[in-house]
Amino acid sequence: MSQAETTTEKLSPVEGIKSASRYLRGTIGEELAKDSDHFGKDDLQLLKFHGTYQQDDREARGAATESGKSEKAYSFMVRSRIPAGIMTSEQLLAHLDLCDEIGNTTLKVTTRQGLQLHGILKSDLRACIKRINDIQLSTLSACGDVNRNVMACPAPYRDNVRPVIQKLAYDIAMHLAPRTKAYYELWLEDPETGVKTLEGGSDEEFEPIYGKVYLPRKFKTAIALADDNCTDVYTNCLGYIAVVRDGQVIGYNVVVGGGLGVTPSAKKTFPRLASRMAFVTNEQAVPIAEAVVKVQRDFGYRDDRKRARLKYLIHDKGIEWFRSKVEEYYGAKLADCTEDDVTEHNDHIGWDEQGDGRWFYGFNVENGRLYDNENRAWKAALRDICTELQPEIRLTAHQSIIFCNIEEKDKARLSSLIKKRGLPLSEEISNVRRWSIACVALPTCGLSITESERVMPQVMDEMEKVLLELGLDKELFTVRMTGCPNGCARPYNSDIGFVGKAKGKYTIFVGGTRLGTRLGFIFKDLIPLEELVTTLRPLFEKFKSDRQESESFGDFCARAGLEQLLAWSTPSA
Ligand code: SRM
Ligand code: SF4
Repeated sequence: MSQAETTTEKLSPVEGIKSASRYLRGTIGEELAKDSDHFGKDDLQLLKFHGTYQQDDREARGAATESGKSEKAYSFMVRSRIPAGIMTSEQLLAHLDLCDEIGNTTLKVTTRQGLQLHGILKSDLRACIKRINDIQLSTLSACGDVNRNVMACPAPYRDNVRPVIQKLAYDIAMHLAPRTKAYYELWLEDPETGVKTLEGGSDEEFEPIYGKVYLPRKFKTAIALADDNCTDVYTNCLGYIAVVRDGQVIGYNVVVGGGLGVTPSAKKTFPRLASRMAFVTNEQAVPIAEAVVKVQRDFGYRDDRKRARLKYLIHDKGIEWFRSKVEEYYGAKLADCTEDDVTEHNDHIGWDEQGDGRWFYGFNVENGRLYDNENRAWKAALRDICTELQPEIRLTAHQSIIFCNIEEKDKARLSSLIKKRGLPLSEEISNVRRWSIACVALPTCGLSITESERVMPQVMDEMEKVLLELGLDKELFTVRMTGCPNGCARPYNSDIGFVGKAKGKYTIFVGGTRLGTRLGFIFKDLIPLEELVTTLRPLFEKFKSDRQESESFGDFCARAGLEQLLAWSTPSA
């Protein structure tokens, strides 16, 4: 029995809901049978473990009240869990069908290599989740207080490295997946006939890793390579950096305790990059994931959800204490990390050879949002490509898509299918736009304070102009925007971060790095959307004139420091 099941400390209300839920059932089944358009408060917490969030279109709130039907226009976000972002053309086509048939006609590629549907009505929820399972994907543990989608570099190089780390992502995802049968009962059994479409777990109800209260909070895992940190490994609760010798993965340097969410008014919360813990062999990689999860399960804070992420436990107790606990749970001492650390970040955009005579193409999807309108038809292009060329699909942590296994003879055809739908080829996109991402925010995200993905294209238009004018358009740096401080597009370790703080206003962070190994700092706060680029312009000008050779924008800002940056940005009298 875990500490959380026996403790007498005051627990946060969500702990009580999980504990009484009978392994994530709550009253979800009863509520699904009702004719209402939404669920009650307690079930909302449990639904997350099943991969769905109840939301309401915040722009439709007024209209819904006027119609007198319900206070809010309720619908559901459904997130598919896709380890290492690896999927088939068929699976992507099925998601496009779902968003057109029962969603809001758009699909989002997420910052953790997942896919999100929005606007699913409660009456369609069971069918939606069942259809995702029918194509051999799952929504179980895409959200909730469990290990979420495991990220890994998705590049389809046919070497002895990428397939190994991608398989590890899958193995960890499977090993840490909840075992409860609730998921199968609720979403995959036919409610009319009681016929099970898929048997899940053993007959005995048991969560060997999580116990009945699961983890104190969400838990995130990613795998990277030293020469390719495209998964931003240091922002995860648990990260693996592959150690490669003579072209073979001999093990991993494990890092723990990263996380970005912050509540600016609560000093006890902060973004944190993971600490390097120990080296593990290939055989130890999965058991160590289990040990890390169990230490967080038993020692993570359950009284205050704001401090319940693993990063706070490690911050408070120290990495040595944490490592010794992991060793205790694992049952043996671990070796120290090797010197290997991340040195590059490849976004895998554009054409590259796989190493088996075929090619892959990284297709830059602006902020991960797939939609069709009269000018740009992302969904139509994907339908054409997936139907005609049937490439294997991979999703990147920068909200984009890789088409794999393209024969030399099909390269031109792929490009023409993209152009035909009014979309830019990746090689036609400016560097600054290519290296930018933005979170969902309005209108679906219940936590958003400002716009994000809907305004980022205009911010990029402006930034492109300024950078071109200054001759800085070839520079490589990351710009990330979020509609609130939760950090879903990882704005705190990018070169530039725009974080929604008040209506129409953002905090500007600078000084992070494209490599993801340094947190930025606040340059200016409460800057209106229309002034974001003009506020940064003096820094770009100084960067041009005063930078050291091959210094990046983030490094330049970090070297200059806040005081100097502020002095440069204030016009002299
Ligand atoms: Fe996130 C909550 C969207 C990646 C930190 N995130 C949310 C919710 C579910 C809002 C809510 O709780 O009601 C958002 C759903 C909005 C919507 O309408 O779809 C949401 N997060 C997203 C996605 C879709 C952003 C995107 O545009 O791609 C990403 C989904 C990834 C996936 O497929 O699993 C997403 N979220 C992240 C990341 C980045 C990452 O993990 O690499 C972070 C920062 C890293 C971290 O976890 O610390 C992140 N999301 C949060 C937090 C802050 C957690 C914290 O420790 O304080 C919240 C709020 C919360 O958990 O209370 C949150
Ligand atoms: Fe919503 Fe905030 Fe996450 Fe953006 S950062 S998706 S606004 S929770």
